[in-house]
Amino acid sequence: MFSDKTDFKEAFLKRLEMSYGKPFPHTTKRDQFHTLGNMIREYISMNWIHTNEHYRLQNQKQMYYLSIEFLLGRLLGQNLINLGIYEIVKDGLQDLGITLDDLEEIESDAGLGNGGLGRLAACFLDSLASLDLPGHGSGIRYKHGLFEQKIVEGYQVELPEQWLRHGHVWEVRKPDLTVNVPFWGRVESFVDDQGNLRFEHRDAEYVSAVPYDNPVVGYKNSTVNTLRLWSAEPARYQPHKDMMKYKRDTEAITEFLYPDDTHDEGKILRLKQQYFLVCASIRTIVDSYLTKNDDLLKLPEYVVIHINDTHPVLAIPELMRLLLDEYKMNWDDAWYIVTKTFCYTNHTTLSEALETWPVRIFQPLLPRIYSIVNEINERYCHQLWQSYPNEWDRIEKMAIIAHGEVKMAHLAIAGSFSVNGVAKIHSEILKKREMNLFYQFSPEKFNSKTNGITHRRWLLKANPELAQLITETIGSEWIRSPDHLTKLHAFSSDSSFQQELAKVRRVKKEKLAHRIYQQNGIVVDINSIFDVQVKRLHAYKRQLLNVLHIMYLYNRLKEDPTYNMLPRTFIFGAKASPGYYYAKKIIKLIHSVSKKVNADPMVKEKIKIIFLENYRVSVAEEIFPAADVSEQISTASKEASGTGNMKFMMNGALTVGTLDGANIEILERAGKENIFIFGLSAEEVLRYYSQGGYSSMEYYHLDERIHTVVNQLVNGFFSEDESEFEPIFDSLLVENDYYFVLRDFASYIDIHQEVDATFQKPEKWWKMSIENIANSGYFSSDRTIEEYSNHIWKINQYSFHK
Ligand code: 26Q
Repeated sequence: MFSDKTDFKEAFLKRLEMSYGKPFPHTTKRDQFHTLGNMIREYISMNWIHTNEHYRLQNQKQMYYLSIEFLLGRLLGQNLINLGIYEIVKDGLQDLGITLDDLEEIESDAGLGNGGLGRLAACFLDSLASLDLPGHGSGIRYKHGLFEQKIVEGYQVELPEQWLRHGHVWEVRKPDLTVNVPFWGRVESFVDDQGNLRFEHRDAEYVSAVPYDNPVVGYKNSTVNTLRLWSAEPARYQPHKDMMKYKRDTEAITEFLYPDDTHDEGKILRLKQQYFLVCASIRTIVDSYLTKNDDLLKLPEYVVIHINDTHPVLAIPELMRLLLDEYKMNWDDAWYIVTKTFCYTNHTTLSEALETWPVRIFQPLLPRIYSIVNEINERYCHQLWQSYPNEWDRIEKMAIIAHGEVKMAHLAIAGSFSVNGVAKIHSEILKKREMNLFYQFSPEKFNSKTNGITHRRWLLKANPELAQLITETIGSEWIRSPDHLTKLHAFSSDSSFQQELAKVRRVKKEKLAHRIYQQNGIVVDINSIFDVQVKRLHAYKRQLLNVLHIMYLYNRLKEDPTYNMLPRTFIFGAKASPGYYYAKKIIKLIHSVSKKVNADPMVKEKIKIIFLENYRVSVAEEIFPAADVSEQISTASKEASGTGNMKFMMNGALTVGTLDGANIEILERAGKENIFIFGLSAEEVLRYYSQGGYSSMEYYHLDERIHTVVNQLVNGFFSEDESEFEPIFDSLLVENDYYFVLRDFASYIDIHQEVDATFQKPEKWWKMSIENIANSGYFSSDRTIEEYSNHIWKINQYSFHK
């Protein structure tokens, strides 16, 4: 479309002026961003058509990744890099006096997710396309992504996020492919001509699902896959006694992304969202298959559907419904197809986060789906009975419907041929504990796939300075094969490489410091240790442990102003689910402590505490490259994997972490001398849970340091209102500290002293940092996706169309 800078400039200028009907000097940055975005989308379209044509003609097996979250962030920069035209565009714009960075800033983050699970889906799409694999996403086009966070007097306030306000340049609306999704109504049975019992869903209220296709551009390989996002609209011929209400209820389905977890509102709407997504997805997947094939029994040879956590699990009964009711198949054939088509990933062991739906909500909303789930349950329990006669207790625990609840994880396991955890320890915990009965019954389904992150966004794009240094040192193969990063081992003690790395870090710290100054009005010391914890706010992630440690350091400095510690800047970024009261208290605590500490002239050379408002993907891209220390301090056994830990590692930050999730594999890869491990092991934690023996009160009484900081939560030291942090105090002492914050406190202080001592020896520090980068290639999502493709999906790369 344009082969060089001159071509590009000419095309861009012409298009800009024609689109906005004004001369170039009068156009705004937004005009320029939209013009560029539209040009690039069209540029992408040629390969998009090509890729789709290829998939159609080759009739190649396709993978569909169903997910309630896709946390994409911004796309302009990444698309330009993957297309291989970043430099042309950057230089061309520069000639016109436009800075590409400024245009990138105009783009809103597509924040269609809460955290790790949604970002993982986005990283997977990037790897699939970059590896030439036929894998696509299917999700929801929420009008408002995860809320925008404002901090007002230390409290989190949520505003509706508005990513679509100026339109989304990358998407293509496809109204011709609308699918109608039925809700409510009733099920009627009848006997057909052949004497078979059949079912029909009558009096349903239909909602239209309209697809918006988004291109997913592979890295310099001309592959463009598709992320299809569905939006709810009133159906065209749907009669209704109250049209206004019908319209409102319909549009509400894709209005908001509901924040994570047990502490939330909007449960019923969420079930609507889930069925809406899977009904639309399954319909198009099957239709697309039938344009190329006629035998549905062969579907599993050509299609594999991945269920990202339990949220899209209704895809299993939905495919059954289609096969039984619309294609008139018998149950056994339909079940054969289904159980060879679906695979499922679990992302949590927190039992309170395992999804269940009350039958009283489920059945009226989705009557036909409910009757199918019921039948699946009966047959499954019957099968269990064959294997475990008279073991009522076991069968009750494994049932899909029990005690008036539908258990989504059980349905997922029963209907899938593969069940995986997201890190080694997590998969082991699933097999040994949470899903042990299912593992005993069908061990062949269980496997482990350690998460990964796309190094193209989290290193190449987020940290071009480091990427360039690496390329100058070991060549550029690492971009295609991140394993090549191991070549950096040879340079871990090389002083000139160490110094160059230190320079890069400095540049990134300066940039972050600049943002901090703009946003928080606080000047931070570039020479201080940037100690960072950015992730969803959750009790198990223990932001509290971090804060209590800062309080301890503050007390220590107040007692002894000569206390020898290196200056530190503690940086937090976190959103709390709006209904999660306790998490919000922690945010307030961070602010109360920072207010006091940052204002105290006695410690101002030593400690600064920064809370970065509205943490999201684009902010994350600035944070990871600027971090010296990565806080991965969850209660062991609770963090399924973590992926932020990998982003820090790849950028050379050193991990302070528990032996939890993927930290364990980071330790294995980086070597135990290159990571700071502290705290209880998962086994110890689980033993305490099962056998008791922990008393937080003892630690409170026996350790003066703990005593002081815990008292400071309620004695007005950090807050005028003494009751403000009572819930935190109570969680620690009255509720016996479920997450072992006080138990791990001493060990956490010690490890941070080691961090301090190590930072005082730059040669050692930078060597450790380089060893981390050198070993981070394993955590590229390319490796993860290769494992999924080879062992679960059985999909193949293609190279035909290039
Ligand atoms: C709960 C109930 C009903 C509906 C939805 C939910 C819900 C929604 C989102 C529950 C959990 C989530 C998000 C979970 C998540 O982000 N998990 C993280 O997944 C990462 C990728 O595998 C892991 O690295 C993290 O360890 C895990 O916490």
